[in-house]
Amino acid sequence: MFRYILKRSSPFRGAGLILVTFGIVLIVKGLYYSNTHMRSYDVVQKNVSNLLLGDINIRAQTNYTSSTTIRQERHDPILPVCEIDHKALKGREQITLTSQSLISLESMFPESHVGGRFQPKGCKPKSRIAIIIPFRDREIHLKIYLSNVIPKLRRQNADFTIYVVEQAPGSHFNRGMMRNVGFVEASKIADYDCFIFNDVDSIFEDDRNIFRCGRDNSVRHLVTGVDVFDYKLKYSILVGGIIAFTPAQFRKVNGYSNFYFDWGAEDDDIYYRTERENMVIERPEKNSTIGFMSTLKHTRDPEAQYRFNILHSRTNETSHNDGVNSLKYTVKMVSHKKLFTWIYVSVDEDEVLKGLDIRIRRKIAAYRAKTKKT
Ligand code: UDH
Ligand code: MN
Repeated sequence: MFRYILKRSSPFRGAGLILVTFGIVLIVKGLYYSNTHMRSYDVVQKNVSNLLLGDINIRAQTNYTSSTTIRQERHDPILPVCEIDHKALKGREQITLTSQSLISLESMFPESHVGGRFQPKGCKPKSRIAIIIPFRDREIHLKIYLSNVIPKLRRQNADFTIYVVEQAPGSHFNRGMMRNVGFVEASKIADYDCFIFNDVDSIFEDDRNIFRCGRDNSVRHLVTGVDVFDYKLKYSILVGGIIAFTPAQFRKVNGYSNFYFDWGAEDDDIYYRTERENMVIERPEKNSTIGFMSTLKHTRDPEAQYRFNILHSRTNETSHNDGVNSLKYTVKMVSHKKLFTWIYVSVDEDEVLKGLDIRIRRKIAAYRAKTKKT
């Protein structure tokens, strides 16, 4: 009897097996895409950050347009406003320096939503924050950043999404420009009311340092002391590390200058922009550890001397024509990952520098000829 059934059903068995295999393939594929949320699927292995290659098999979008990004949902307006539970905060903590794989980090924070959004539960956040990280070739720092910063911001009951803006090879690194790109691209994804620009190697130590923006003309620099400077600021107008702008404030100063390739001066430049627009820099309470920040070690890029030529040539007028409103870049890829949205951009450095005074361009060319480093 049994043998008879087997014999009778063998063609069906074959079909069943194919169906089961097909089902498993679909489930596995579904799990994979729910994790990374890419929209088109041509595999590109060339010119892609190790950051993604190291952990997953990266799939790239070829013809990227902003409409292919995922727009985030708004909150239910009936919910009560979120408050910070100050008793849940831990105060100043030592930074953990262990770097874990992205996959293990993802499993540490299962509550994150697509694109690296974290939302408080059961309440409506007062603010919706985009954290913008300019990035190139600092994978280990990023992993250390995520493992230290996410738990602190969760305790602050913040609604935040992390954006990693990576500059593709082929041009010198431009930190100000990556910050501008983060601002523009994140704004296409959701209506953020606070942008916090955070270097990947700059980790706030004390969770009482609330990630929020200032009001009106108050730009918030979230740092009062840096570990390597004896927990002081190197100079009083320094606004590097972590700084918060509302979209209105950032547009008013026209964001960062796009002209600072190589190391330095973009922070001083934006400080002068805020000053020219009569804005003030607000910091956490001075006589406490609240504004203390740890930095991660790395070899330092050489300081480009010509940066002062750019800095000193800036006026109200040049700044109004150089910044978010003159930004030129190409988005090569966007990946809505589990812990962050990754934006991969290329920059045509020569094209950007055409906006700069010819005398300064000659100085830059002379510097490049001398250092011959790309
Ligand atoms: N960055 C990269 N890759 C690079 C260079 C810079 O990801 O190759 C990003 C990263 O987020 C980093 C930030 O840009 O943390 C700042 O660059 P850095 O860490 O090399 O610079 P540094 O530690 O601090 O010296 C930079 C502050 C600039 C202060 C200028 C004040 N005049
Ligand atoms: Mn650094």
